[in-house]
Amino acid sequence: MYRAAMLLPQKEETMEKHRTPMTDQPNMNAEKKRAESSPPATKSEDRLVVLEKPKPKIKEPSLYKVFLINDDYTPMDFVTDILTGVFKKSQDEATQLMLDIHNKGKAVAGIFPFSIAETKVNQVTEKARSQDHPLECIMERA
Ligand code: TYC
Repeated sequence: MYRAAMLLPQKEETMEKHRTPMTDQPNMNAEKKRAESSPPATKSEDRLVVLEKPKPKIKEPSLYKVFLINDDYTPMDFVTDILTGVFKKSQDEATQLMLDIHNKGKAVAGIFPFSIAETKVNQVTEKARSQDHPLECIMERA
């Protein structure tokens, strides 16, 4: 949205037209001081509204951590397959991460913008439930 930045006199000559010549005035010095210290009186038609182009406001997308949670029943191989397939980890990374989750209770599988994180959570949950595994996948604001 554009916003009004300031009001300016429209044209010098417009102002001059309405001014009595200085030489005709009885007290030139007093008039000169007044003119210097205060802005010239302007009618609304004599003002120009300058619209400043707004800076484009670029908002970084909020990021979400996607966690896998340990449980006692989901097979280790199923979890490593999830980590390679859904989270694009290498076989070695997937094995290490699965063991971290197994040992510590949970770990971050990836950090993504909201809709990608949401899609990954849904993919993991659907794959796990389709094979009757209780694997939990959750997301939280990074
Ligand atoms: N604890 C599981 C087992 O011993 C393996 C496992 C790892 C399960 C990570 C879930 O997110 C998980 N079979």
